[in-house]
Amino acid sequence: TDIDGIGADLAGKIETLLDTGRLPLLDDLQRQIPAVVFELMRVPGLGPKKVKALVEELAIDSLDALEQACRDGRVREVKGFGAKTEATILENIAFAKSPEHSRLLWEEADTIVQPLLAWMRECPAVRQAEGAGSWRRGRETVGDIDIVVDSDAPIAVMDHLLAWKECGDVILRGDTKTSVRGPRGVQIDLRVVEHGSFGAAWQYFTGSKDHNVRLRSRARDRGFTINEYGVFTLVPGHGVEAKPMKGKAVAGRTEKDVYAAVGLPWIPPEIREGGDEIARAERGDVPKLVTLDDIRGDLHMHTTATDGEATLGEMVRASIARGLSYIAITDHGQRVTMAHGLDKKRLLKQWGEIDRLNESLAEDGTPPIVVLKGIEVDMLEKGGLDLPDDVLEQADWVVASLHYGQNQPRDRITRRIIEAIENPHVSVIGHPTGRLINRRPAYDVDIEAVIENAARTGTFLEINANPWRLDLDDHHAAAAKKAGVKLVISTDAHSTRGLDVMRCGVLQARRAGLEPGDVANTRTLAQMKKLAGR
Ligand code: DGT
Ligand code: CA
Ligand code: CA
Ligand code: ZN
Repeated sequence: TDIDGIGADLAGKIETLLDTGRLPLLDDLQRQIPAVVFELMRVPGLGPKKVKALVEELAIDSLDALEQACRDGRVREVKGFGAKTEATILENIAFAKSPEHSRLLWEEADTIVQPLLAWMRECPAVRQAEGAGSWRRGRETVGDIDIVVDSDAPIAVMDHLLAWKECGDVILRGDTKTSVRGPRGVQIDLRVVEHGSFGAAWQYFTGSKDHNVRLRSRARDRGFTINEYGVFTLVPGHGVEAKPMKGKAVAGRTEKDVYAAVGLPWIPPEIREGGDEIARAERGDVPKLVTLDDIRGDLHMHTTATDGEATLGEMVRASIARGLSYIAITDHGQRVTMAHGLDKKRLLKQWGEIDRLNESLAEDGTPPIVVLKGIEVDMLEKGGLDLPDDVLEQADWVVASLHYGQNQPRDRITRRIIEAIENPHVSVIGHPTGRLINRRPAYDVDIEAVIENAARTGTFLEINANPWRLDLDDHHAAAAKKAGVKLVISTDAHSTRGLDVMRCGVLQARRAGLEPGDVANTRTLAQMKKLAGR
């Protein structure tokens, strides 16, 4: 009970849970609520109220039953639903069911990959163990996990994987290759290769497939063949039917050697997607991608004033601990009633606290961090923002986001966002497409028009680092860069731990080919403010 936010009641529950492993209150609630409720709540747009109505009125007992009820036109008859809602539910069920949307988020995969690699590196037979595949390329989602090990003793290495405490069923076992089920049922593919092939194998299993195909065809043009064991000279075969034979190995120990053998500099994994990366590398134009170390500020976060879990002071201390030199506190505006959004009075009170905090931080000379007075305003369904200009003009930083009316038609959504872009007080558009990976598609928006108008007005666009969001995505962020728009990578943290997702946003930025100069929050505060025109 000494911990902030834990009272006698919660402490009692924790004690019961620790003593008995169960919580009677939870058991009670679970008995009262049918399991199907949770299944239905996974459908985007279906909250507890709507699900309750569906279960009670239509006796829906499965996702399939709900799908059928939509097709039969029964859902529209329920009070509070209509034909439009019914059609949206049907679309969203299809979205929730698609295998495309059942892959692990990158961050979920990462929490498996890190301990897995640490475990493999404990094996005495392992010279080097590295992650490959989509995880290494930093994709938004990961289908299966690929790891590559350098060792002369493949059997011992594969046995070591099977001895991992998280290791489940064995799917396949060969001489140098093993596939098993790991946590959350994810497949883990292990490849063991000899020292001289490690770089080639790591490159090959990192992919992407498209990138490898292009690299192989480039190798052929230069008289080489390239595979997971190395780069080899091609020995022309004899006769019309004969295939070229593999000759001498020219590279394989490191990735750098592999690329060098085909006349290329090393290419960062995040851009190995089979786009123009090989052509660019050939011209010596490999981007110096932004890194987590380049990030100086975090310009989107919440506190207990709205729906955050940590207080202003806690967020500031946690930001200092993470080495940030400036942050913006951006709680929700009043439209977000669910999160107890701030009206003018409460916002000005928070800004007063921030002023006092900055003063106390500066008391002993240079402050460790500067806290900007920010707000995340909502773009209203009817247009406009949820706080007036005379308030916003006093802010240091304004994020404008669209949380409501996401089903509006394309032209209305686009108009709402452009209107926010045109407001001179708005610094950045937050999570510009509104998608939630695996859970909810983006709202229908003309993103080209958004980018164009952001470029025209000097408004920033966000790459939201939350692993469920990650929008703008890599393609859109690259388009924004091309149009001259600066991006801001922000955590949108709702807790102190939420600040740690910055690396996910940086990965997305890297996939977009962004360099430090393309990202506003790599600047010092003074430079960033200048860039923002504030
Ligand atoms: P995922 O697992 O669906 O998230 O995506 P990846 O990229 O991890 O794909 P995965 O696990 O099937 O294969 C890992 C890498 O191995 C892939 O990125 C490239 C390489 N690879 C796999 N199959 C082939 C292939 O048929 N040809 C070539 N060139 N490379 C392949
Ligand atoms: Ca994979
Ligand atoms: Ca794989
Ligand atoms: Zn937010």
